[in-house]
Amino acid sequence: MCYASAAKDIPAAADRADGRTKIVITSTSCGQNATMTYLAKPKFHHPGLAKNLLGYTHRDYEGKISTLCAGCGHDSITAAIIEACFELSIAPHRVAKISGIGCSSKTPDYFLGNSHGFNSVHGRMPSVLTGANLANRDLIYLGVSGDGDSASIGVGQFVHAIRRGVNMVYIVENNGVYGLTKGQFSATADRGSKSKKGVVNADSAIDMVAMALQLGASLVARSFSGDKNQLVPIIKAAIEHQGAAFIDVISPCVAFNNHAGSTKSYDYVREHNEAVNRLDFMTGRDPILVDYAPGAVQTVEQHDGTTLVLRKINADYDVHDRVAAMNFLQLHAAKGQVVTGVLYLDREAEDLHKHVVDYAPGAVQTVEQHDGTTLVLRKINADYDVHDRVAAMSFLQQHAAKGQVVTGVLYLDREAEDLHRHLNTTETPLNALSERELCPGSAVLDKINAGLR
Ligand SMILES: Cc1ncc(C[n+]2csc(CCOP(=O)(O)OP(=O)(O)O)c2C)c(N)n1
Ligand code: SF4
Ligand SMILES: [Mg+2]
Repeated sequence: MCYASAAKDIPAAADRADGRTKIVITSTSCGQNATMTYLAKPKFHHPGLAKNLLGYTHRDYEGKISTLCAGCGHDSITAAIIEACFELSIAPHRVAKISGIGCSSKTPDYFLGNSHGFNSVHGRMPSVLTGANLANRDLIYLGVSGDGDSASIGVGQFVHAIRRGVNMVYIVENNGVYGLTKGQFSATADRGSKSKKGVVNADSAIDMVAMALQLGASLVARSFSGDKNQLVPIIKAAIEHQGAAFIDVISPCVAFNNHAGSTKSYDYVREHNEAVNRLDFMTGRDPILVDYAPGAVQTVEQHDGTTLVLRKINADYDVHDRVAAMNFLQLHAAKGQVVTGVLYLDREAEDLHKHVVDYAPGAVQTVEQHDGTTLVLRKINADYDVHDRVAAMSFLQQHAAKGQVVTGVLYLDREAEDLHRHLNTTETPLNALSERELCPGSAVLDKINAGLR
């Protein structure tokens, strides 16, 4: 069956006068010619749109108008990628988007319209990305794939790109089905989950996060397309990470896998989401250091260009006078100064813990306060350690057994090395090398060959 045939009734016009619709003749993966369309976004910008450090608006990170089904989780991931790149002020020409085949693999057309892009063959995104990365390490590589693309036909490619530590962000838009070819179970569909027509999946699921951990990915995360607050910082962290960053995003397919009995539906994931951490991501910058005397005022220029006026408290300041401290604060705030130093200290202070019996992580404790009201405390579980790979794997298994979807950054290796380091490749992108450097002659080749014997 030709899955692109649905578009064949669209009139074969060229670009429309308003520039919005383009119609191109293309060949589908099943070998037939079909008519495909895409909608270009109107180019006008609202003057009030927020700008990032490069002066770009969100519009500069968008692509063409999506032709996916309304409500498809993949569109939310597209929006999260746009947001992450906007917030990180990435120059679009520094990004290379590479995908395979599937609804998910179509999405790079819908974001970063000014970036490099390569829509490869089904399941082959990882090797095309690896090759591009080896040729030019100076770009940010964004691999976008589906669960069919990466866990079925491309599973071998996925495995090797991860184990080689290719410096990339590898996103799997995981809906548990082959959306583009009308909803067959994919290899990530959970055993016992049901298809839209009620067929029960009898096969074991591949957990790509567990595989990525086992294969040595140096940043591993899972998220949900419907949780932008979690997904955007994860994508930002993955972009800034040096090494193989893998993100599995549960992304419901509204056309074929969003019914009762599916474990990849919006309702199921919302009900079973077990977030390991809530995060924000901040780009590392050089610390701003000041050294100024008590009583002095110091103006500091911040990374975003704004200034901060600091006023250090006087050497004879009385830290035990609460009223004086409040006056001092108001006085200097009125002058636009931020007062620094210990402003107040009560040596007789009692804290809440004095009234609280010790209680264990994960427990609930009711506390009576000074004014007679009660406060119910819930102590969080012992901190999740994102640097423990083995613990991450067992955590995943434990929660999977309870039917819970664990989300958040599951593993991060701060010492990660990437493929270039392993292969000791040149720092220079190949397109910047001279012909002589690229083809040093047969004597050098003979030497290399001799070294391999
Ligand atoms: C070599 C090859 N085999 C099979 C196909 C048919 N095909 C196209 S997309 C697809 C599966 C896509 O599933 P997934 O990667 O999960 O993407 P989704 O559409 O669900 O986002 C298949 C089997 C193909 N295009 N090429
Ligand atoms: S078929 Fe499914 S995966 Fe494809 S666009 Fe529609 S909802 Fe999304
Ligand atoms: Mg899929």
